Amino acid sequence: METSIWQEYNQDEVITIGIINTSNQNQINAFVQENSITFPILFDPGSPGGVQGGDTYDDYYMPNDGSPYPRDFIIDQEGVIQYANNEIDFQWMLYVIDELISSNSYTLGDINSDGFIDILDIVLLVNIILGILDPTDIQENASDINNDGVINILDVVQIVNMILS
Ligand SMILES: [Ca+2]
Ligand SMILES: [Ca+2]
Repeated sequence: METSIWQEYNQDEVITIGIINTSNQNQINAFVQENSITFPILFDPGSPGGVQGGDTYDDYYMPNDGSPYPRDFIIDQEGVIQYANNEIDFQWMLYVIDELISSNSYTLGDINSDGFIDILDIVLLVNIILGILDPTDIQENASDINNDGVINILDVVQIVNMILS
């Protein structure tokens, strides 16, 4: 988790958080030191103190036959859980993360993400400006073509210029 995900992906806006269900700070420190962990470790409230239970643990309980730990979750840019596993499977986790990162990429002007900048993108852009369309993050990013932080008529002018040039 530390090297494969946290150190590898923190440049790409992937945040790694550990949730540990003990209130014993010495135990947390020992765990952090033993595993050379640099990502944040949060305490799960509601844990009775030993290494068991906790509010978050209970909320996201997954029945299984083996060890109750760890629980690995990957949450996407919209806050939706895309991965949940009670076995460590880095290969699978990395696959999911790569998919999520690439789906978040956009090209300025290609608002419908079809690989072309054309009249369809202008239609979407106008609908966004008129408030008819509530844009996704990707659409929003692709729409601010002159990169001034607002989506307005100037971006329409710019996209028309892109198409004509
Ligand atoms: Ca397009
Ligand atoms: Ca703009």
